[in-house]
Amino acid sequence: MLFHCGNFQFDLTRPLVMGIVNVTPDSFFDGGLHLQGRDALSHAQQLIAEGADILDIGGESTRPGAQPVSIQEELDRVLPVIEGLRGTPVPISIDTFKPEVMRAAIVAGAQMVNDIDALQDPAAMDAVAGSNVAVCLMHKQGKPQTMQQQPEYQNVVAEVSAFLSARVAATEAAGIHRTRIVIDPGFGFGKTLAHNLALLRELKRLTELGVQLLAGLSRKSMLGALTGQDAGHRLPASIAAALIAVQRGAGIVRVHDVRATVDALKVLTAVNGDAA
Ligand code: 9MG
Repeated sequence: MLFHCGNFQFDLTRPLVMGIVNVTPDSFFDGGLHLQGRDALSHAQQLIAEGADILDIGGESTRPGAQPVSIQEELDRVLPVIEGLRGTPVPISIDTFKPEVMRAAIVAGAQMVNDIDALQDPAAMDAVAGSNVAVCLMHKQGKPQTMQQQPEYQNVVAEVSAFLSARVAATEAAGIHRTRIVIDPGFGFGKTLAHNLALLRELKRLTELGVQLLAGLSRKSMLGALTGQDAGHRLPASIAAALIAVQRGAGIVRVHDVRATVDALKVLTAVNGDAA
């Protein structure tokens, strides 16, 4: 299946690794470490050298309980990094739900929008539809500030799938071709451990929607709940989760640890042939 990401095209004969670049003081794993624009830029370049296929640049933390930032603050954080990466050999994704930030990031060179609100804001839909960039439509229940307080579903897999199916339809109706669309169940976004495990177990069902599938499990608290490890010690669990996600249909994994994930996926791809 082809994936069009701005000027880039991927045939997805092997899984892609999206490296996370947080330009935020309060991200749950590398919070503070990459806050300064220059540090974020060199971190991004390091992730490219480690084999990242896409970089996801974010200026506002969406971790449970995170505090919102203004449009201007978010722009001040991400634009210098995106501009500094202009001309790099991998596409840049902007991790934002704000239409103003999407537009400015696309002008600055972003080739993909990673929207945890799945383009439900009509202005966000317009920002993407008026460009050639790819979009990741993510599911979440509630808002980052309160989403982990009491997540509830009758059937989490069916409900997430129905939501994503409706968002794919709305996105296609806005003129965005399905080769530009990625879906994501949003692990940890308004989900208990049992919900996250059910989604990972049955991830394959989301491939029935016929678009690319992204999984973001890296260092997340569900892995802490399973292993008892804090975020700094969740690399083995993150690798296991990425491999499981790819074996169950994810074409893209969003990760902090690019080199380790790339190596692990090389082994999987070699065993599976081109059908990982
Ligand atoms: C921004 N962000 C944090 N976690 C994420 C995930 O799992 N998927 C996507 N698309 N974005 C995420």
